[in-house]
Amino acid sequence: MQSFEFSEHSHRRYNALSDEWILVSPHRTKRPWQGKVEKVSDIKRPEYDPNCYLCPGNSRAAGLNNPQYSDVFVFQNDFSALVSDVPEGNFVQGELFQATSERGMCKVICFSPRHDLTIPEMEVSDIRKVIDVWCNQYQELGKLDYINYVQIFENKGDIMGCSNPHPHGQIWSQKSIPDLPDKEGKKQMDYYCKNGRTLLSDYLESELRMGDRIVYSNDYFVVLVPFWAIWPYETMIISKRPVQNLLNLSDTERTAFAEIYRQIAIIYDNLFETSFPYSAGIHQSPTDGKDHPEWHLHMHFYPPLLRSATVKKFMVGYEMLANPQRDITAEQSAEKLRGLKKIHFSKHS
Ligand code: H2U
Ligand code: ZN
Repeated sequence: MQSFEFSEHSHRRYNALSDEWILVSPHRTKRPWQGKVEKVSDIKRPEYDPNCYLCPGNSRAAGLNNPQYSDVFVFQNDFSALVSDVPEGNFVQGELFQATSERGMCKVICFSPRHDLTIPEMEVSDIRKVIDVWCNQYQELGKLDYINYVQIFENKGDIMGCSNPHPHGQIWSQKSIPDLPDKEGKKQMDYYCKNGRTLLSDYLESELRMGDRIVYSNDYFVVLVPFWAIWPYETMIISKRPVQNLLNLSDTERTAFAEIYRQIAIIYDNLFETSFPYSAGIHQSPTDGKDHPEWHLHMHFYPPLLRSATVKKFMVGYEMLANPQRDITAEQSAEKLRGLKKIHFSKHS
């Protein structure tokens, strides 16, 4: 019997950050593929769209008007999933029925007044303004007595359910710590108590030593395909320094964050020469007033595309009923992403 190889043999990998397992089946990449591989040409958008509810000066669905903003613009979501004026309440009936009221606040953040841009097409200095607004929002929302957790995210592309191509993200903040960051928090806490270092500092140090899952790095951040990645081209930006949240970043680190966010988005667009869809978001310490030395700031990118601009991975069948599964290994994905030009494909001559 040959020895076990990641690139040849089916195996399970452990997600040390979220305490979950995934199944990797590299031998399946050899199976025939008879589906279509289509190229899509992304439609060129105007700089200003009079019908866009996010463009400067336009009116939104609920009747409010956007100001003539010139860089980043944040507003309270007109259709917020979480609102502040909810009465305290619990519903408990035996062991099997539990509910509790939840307060919160949701915001929308326009990354640029330009309707036609996306993060990879923006200047680093303009993305830096987005980072600054994230920092301010994290701080302001976090100060509210009923907000203990702030989730910053971006949905990009219609297949991710994004409702409008105008570059924007969202911020949902709430009283409870939602499941995924809560699980990560607990794993990081266990690790920190045992080792006195953050889980992601040690993880990053090992990844940098091994090198085969690293996609790109600058002086302050690294982007890599995590060992336990589920989505074919899933990545994570991790800060080199173990900072708990955005507010601990120095001025230089904020700019470096903007640079690496743009860079991974360029690499993604270059992969299938399309405006690459994903959901991405920041995980950082809760805003519950406690110190969280165990928390290490990072940003996840979950892109659904598998083979081309139109062929996506489906999380169905075994994934829905058992656990996530992938064919191409994290190392193979990283190698592909690493090899892509760092200039946006539309600018290649
Ligand atoms: P996406 O990031 O998924 O595209 O969502 C955009 C958000 O914008 C969505 O949560 C809000 C929706 O409620 N929205 C407004 O707040 N005002 C509008 O006029 C339309 C959309
Ligand atoms: Zn617009």
